[in-house]
Amino acid sequence: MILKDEIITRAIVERYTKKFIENLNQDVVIAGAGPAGLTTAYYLAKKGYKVSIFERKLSIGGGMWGGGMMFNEIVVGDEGKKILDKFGVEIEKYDDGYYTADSIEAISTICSKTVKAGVKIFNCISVEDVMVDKERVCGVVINWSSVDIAGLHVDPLSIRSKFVVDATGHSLEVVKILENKVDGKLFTKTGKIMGEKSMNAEIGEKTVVENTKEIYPNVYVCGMAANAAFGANRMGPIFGGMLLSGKKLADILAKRLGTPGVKGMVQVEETD
Ligand code: 48F
Repeated sequence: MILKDEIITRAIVERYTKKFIENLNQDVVIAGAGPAGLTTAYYLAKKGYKVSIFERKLSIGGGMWGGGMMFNEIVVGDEGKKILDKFGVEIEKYDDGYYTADSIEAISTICSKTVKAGVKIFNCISVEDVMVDKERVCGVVINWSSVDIAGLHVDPLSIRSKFVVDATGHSLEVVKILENKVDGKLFTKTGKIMGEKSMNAEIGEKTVVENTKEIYPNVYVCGMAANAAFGANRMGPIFGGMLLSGKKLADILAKRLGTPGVKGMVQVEETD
């Protein structure tokens, strides 16, 4: 058989275009494929919802690859361990309530299981804005990350979704863009971004789950973005909170979306 370059090119362009078109209208779009965004997507897809993630970088996995200061091991507590067990990641007990996992195994397994669950991940694409209709967000505005890096003036494209998740980590990028446009109307105490506080693993791990919630109509934050938004501590290379935040958000959004595939089931969130 003779390999034809033209067929290889056509196969890639056609298949990518098909995948992209099939994902123009989503239940949930997530910005950022770190551990929190991936876990949110995984649990939502397992429940039958249509979810995609846009990730700025070539590689997905965010800050988990590097463990702590590039010592590529991560730590989780008892509750985080249950989620790593669910993903099938090898875990070793270090002390009571402390478990370690190889960060490469952990994040590559989470990525693989998330994709296998049906989540479409589009890498090399950044979320640069949101779509708004009657003071509710209804999708994201995206562009190739390379456009931004090269400083090119190229207009973006848009993706509709019932809910948008900012899982961009410390930089809280989607909410930062939103903050500039909604004039003090975020669901924080001040109506504005509260900002991340210094490192405290004990507090940070708890608050990251508490702060996983809606920050503007139809926009949610999870993972480190949640603490950056609502003014809580960072926690360093302990990752249980990221996983628990993702799982909590999947439960919240599933409640609001109702039965997968049924139109018009978006519920009003109950306040806690
Ligand atoms: O930073 P990241 O891993 O966020 P996370 O899931 O986890 C935080 C931990 O890694 C660590 C920590 C744990 O204790 O504190 O920092 O909350 O993943 C965020 C991902 O979002 C991508 C970014 O490249 C990274 O992979 N990202 C950032 N901005 C954008 C984006 C954007 N505008 N559009 C698309 N992706």
